[in-house]
Amino acid sequence: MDQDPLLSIKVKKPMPNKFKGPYDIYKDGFCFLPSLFSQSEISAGYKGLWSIINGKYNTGRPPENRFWNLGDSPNSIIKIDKPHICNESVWKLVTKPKFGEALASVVNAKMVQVWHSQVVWKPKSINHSGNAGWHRDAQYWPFWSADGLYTAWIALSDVSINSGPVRFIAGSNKWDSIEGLDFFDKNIDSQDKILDKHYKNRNIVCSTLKTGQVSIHTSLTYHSSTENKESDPRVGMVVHFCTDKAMRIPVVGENENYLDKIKDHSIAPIIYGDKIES
Ligand SMILES: O=C(O)CCC(=O)C(=O)O
Repeated sequence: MDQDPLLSIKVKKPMPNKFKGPYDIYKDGFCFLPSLFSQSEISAGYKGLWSIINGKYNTGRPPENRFWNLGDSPNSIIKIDKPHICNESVWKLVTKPKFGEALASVVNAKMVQVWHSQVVWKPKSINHSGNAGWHRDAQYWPFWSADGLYTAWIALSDVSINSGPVRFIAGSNKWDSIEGLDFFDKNIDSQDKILDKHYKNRNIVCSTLKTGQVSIHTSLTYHSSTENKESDPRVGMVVHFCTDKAMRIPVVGENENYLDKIKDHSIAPIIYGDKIES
């Protein structure tokens, strides 16, 4: 490994992209990878997420935030933040070296760090309960540059066209930001009207995946998902990662110190390369 004195990062050389497919992370804003996990890793991860949902944390650490609690509607989206710190199997899943290498290869990175994660567990929906509105991840991360920030979505269940797959708008990673769009807004029809005003012709690609497959999108790619019409839950382990190209942006207010957490590698593991905190 070489040492980059400017960044204080001990870096590996970037690898060529080994995962060329129909969609390109830079041109389209997203791409898909084949399964990188064994059946037993997937099944352990699935069980681990289910324990977390039920309030059991075998690492002894609670999640950063729960947007669903026991007793809430069984048809609502279950979103819990940083599940990877709560359960050993989930931790193993997101820190698997082969996964880190694949992410580095796709985004041409010398270093990959998991700085945040979520489980988005979507049971069979009632009406619009399973809708996650159009958004780009960067709109929630004022403390990060747009460059060097990505999300990997690991399918822990088969994701069919009827189970509410994540949908990406191809090329939207090049768009200016659009006001009025939000993950938590379930009224996707009204959001579509907002999008119509800006970009009438949209190429929407549904991320139908087999268990273990992974999608990756940039922090600027607009995406959403709609209801799960199937009886089995649609389960995504959402891994937000930064690379050596990411830059911290100073902010004031409640998020001022939020990113200090990435110095603690038991919260924000480095899964490719090796970063030395200066
Ligand atoms: O899983 C979903 O439906 C939405 C996930 C999402 O917003 C993301 O991966 O950034």
